[in-house]
Amino acid sequence: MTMQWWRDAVIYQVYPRSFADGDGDGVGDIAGIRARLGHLRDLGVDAIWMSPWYPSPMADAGYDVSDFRDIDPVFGSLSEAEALIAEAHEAGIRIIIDIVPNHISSEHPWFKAALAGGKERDYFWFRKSQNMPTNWTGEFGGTTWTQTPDGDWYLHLFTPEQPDLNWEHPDVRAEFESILRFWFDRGADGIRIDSAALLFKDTTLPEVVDGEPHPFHDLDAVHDVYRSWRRIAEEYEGRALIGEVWMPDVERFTNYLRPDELHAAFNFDFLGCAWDPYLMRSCIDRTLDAHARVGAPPTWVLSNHDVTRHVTRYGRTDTTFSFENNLDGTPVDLELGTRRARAAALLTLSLPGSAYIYQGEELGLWENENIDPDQMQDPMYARRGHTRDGCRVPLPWSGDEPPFDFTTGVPWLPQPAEWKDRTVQAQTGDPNSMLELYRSAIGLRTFTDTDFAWLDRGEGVLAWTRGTDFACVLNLSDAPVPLPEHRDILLASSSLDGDLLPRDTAVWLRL
Ligand code: TEU
Repeated sequence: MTMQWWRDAVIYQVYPRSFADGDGDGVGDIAGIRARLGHLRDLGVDAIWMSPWYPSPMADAGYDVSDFRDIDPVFGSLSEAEALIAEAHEAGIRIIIDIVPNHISSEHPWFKAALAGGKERDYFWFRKSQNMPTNWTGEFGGTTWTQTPDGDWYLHLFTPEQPDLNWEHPDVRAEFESILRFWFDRGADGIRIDSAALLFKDTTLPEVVDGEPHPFHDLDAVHDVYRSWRRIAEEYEGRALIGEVWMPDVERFTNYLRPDELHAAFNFDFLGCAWDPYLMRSCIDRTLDAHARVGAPPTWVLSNHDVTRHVTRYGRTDTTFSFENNLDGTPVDLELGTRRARAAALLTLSLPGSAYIYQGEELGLWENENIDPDQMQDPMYARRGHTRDGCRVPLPWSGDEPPFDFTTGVPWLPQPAEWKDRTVQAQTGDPNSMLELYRSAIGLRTFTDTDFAWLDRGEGVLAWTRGTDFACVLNLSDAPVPLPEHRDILLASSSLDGDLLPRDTAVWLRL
């Protein structure tokens, strides 16, 4: 792999709370990850992205950071993190860490000093005002302002425990540049930038008005920050900046990927895309065109820790399609969802660019939509009636019942008993399992540098070639279709019917 390893990498998202627990407290940790690194090596991934592991009061599962230069005791210690980085590197796996620049924890020393009236007050958005300074709605619903005992208001686009930083202030910029260096010096191969399109706010604090420039989303000033981060990354070798850029407008999205800004950004198009040949094809075309224009690698994401797992999304049998989960008993056909998720794996792993795997997707896990409201942890639930907990449930490793060797204690969120067939142990060596499909597909992914071209295989079929001798064919129509002639089948997501490709099935072919 070249030094620009991120251009075609398979990147696995580790959600530390739920990967593996080494100390029996029911919450995953670095010891657990180190003990299970073999799973990631066997899967064949190029890199792992660690969701936040820093000291945090966990008001938003660690996306409320109180110290960017240490590790929360629930996950371990800084020296364990360094040991993990070294062990991953020995196993040929790169490490991407998660940086959250839009806000910090209300328990961060800066915010405490700000509340006490120190100069740090200018690092945040405090306003004196009789009423709430604006009527903005936060990313989790509800207001973005909280009043302090002295009567001033402070801004938080997420929970009140996540005060927004004032990126106009040079100390804020300097602090994050130093944090980047801190982790690059410790061997981090990349940075995932949380909520990368937020950061700056219109200092006049106007209301949100349709058709007017948005007061806190995608302000131009943010690009200057990423240009300076890019210069820092380039002082080191092979370090990638990867943005979490939620942006419906493709032009604005690709601005983040200009040659002197971020190396890559998550493409979330598939998260909101129904299982439909026309929608999926236009999502692929749009992505490939946009990235080609700016020379950045496309990325493909089917799931992450914020959205309903795609086995469940693809298994919903009603007509609505959303990445938010339904707690109202919308019917889900898990067999259908699993079949489609298998086909989707062959799709994303054979398109140009890099593919992201959210932990558990390689096991075919579905959303746990049966978590008791008393057990829910996501702060979004109270504000919007939607919870992200169902996709954050601890992984099943082995055994016949929960906790499936995730922990020796009680998992922080409940695992479905039906996951006994989806443990790593149950799937290993079973040629029909999701896990072996992912292992085979990642192992066969040798065509990554080759050209992409659409292949016409008729209505409802998505097919493409990579170079001269590889093709992927995905049948999204409602009837079987003939396979191309003169080819070898490398991999199929479901069993084939002679020379026919059944519906909701994908194949990889050697031409
Ligand atoms: O998410 C950014 C974000 O914009 C979310 O509001 C997203 O739209 C929502 O979760 C979709 O359901 C990032 C993190 O990925 C998320 O886990 C954090 O809660 C959030 O930032 C705040 O740091």
